[in-house]
Amino acid sequence: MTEFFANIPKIPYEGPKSTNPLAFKYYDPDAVVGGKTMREQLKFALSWWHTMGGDGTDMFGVGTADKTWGQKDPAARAIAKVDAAFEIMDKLSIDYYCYHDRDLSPEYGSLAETNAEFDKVVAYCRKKQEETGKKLLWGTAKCFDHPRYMHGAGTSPSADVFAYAAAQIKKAIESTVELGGSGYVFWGGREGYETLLNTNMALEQDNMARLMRMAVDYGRSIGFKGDFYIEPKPKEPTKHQYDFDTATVIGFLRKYGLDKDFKMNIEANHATLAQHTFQHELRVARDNGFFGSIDANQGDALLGWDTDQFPTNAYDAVLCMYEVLKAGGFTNGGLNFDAKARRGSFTPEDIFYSYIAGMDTFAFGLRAAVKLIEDGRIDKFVEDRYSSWNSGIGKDIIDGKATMADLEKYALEKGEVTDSLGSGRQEMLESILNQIMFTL
Ligand code: XLS
Ligand code: NI
Ligand code: NI
Repeated sequence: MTEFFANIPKIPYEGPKSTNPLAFKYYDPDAVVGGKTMREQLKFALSWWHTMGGDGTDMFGVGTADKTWGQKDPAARAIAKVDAAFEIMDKLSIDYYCYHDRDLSPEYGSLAETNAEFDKVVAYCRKKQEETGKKLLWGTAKCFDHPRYMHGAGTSPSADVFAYAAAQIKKAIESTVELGGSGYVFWGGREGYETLLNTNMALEQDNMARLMRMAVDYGRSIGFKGDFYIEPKPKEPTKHQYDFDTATVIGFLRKYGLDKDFKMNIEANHATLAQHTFQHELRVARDNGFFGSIDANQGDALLGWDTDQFPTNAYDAVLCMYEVLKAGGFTNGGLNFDAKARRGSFTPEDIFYSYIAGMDTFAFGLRAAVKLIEDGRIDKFVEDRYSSWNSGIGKDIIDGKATMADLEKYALEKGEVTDSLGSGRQEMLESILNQIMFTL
């Protein structure tokens, strides 16, 4: 079989002092950190769209990277992509991958033909999985790039488009089950609106929920036991996306009774677009029982769009892994690098440098988060800060024993609050975090 990256060895772990650009400095896959191996804790996944298909095309220019994998014919290219992807995963010690249906195999003439070609690629992926032990983290359907989806898929004003999307999603769920995937993602690329002047928002949201209900019922009927995810994003490509942020999505899922089957797939760059920190989105998901999976990437503070950069911000990675550990770790989910090398980083080696950068950042994040929790100073501070709720009037409020009148009486008797305020100590806490990171 062709080796696509003959000049790239299997990437070894060489430790933080190594200067070898093709070595991990922090990611030691089989080292035990926080009670599990790093590969089990981190569950890294390769994103088929960016890594195997993304050639650097942007709004201002054509592609810069060659992602043809040596094949002109689309069907032959789809198969070559599988071989190349499994080689990348092997060389980087990545155990999982994620795809949109059309990343694996493009659209051909009719839906029937498209499905038949798709099946061949899925069968080939299955064979490769069996040979290598690699796994599918999640699948999804690309219901946003074809012109038929210009007004949305599940939220299109056209019932015919809704039906087409349902057919596409049905097939994508089948492929996920066939490949043993533990997740199925809905990311609402065009499920939103450009202007309310032409939009029946209530019907569109009801219809989106109808599509999700059908997907859950069908998935469960063919044996899918994993999680369905919604991946929140506030905008882009639509001006307003219905899956705006985690809090909005939780409200949607509860309204339509979908909350038992869905969890969140949280993407760092989408959090930024929603004016939240990555940690905020993870915390909202965790606190409400919706923590699921992660699209690991990062945006640029000076650019207002989804730049999908490989994550190298160590602070974000530590605080992300802190939330993951506090949520009990990944079950069906993992860390999918929904990230692409910059347009100027166009050579095959850049794929490896990019993943090494992202994987090492999260490996560092895991190590530091474990230390942060073991250190305990920050958790203890937070616990103490809320100690007024453990006894006295605080406990009475929590136990439902205090009325408004009781509280009025209490406040009148006690007078101005002076003794239980306490400093928030933000700077002290930030320097504890720094100390833990700097001395890892
Ligand atoms: C786009 C999304 C997309 C989803 C999968 O912004 O991140 O790539 O992860 O459809
Ligand atoms: Ni994503
Ligand atoms: Ni994104």
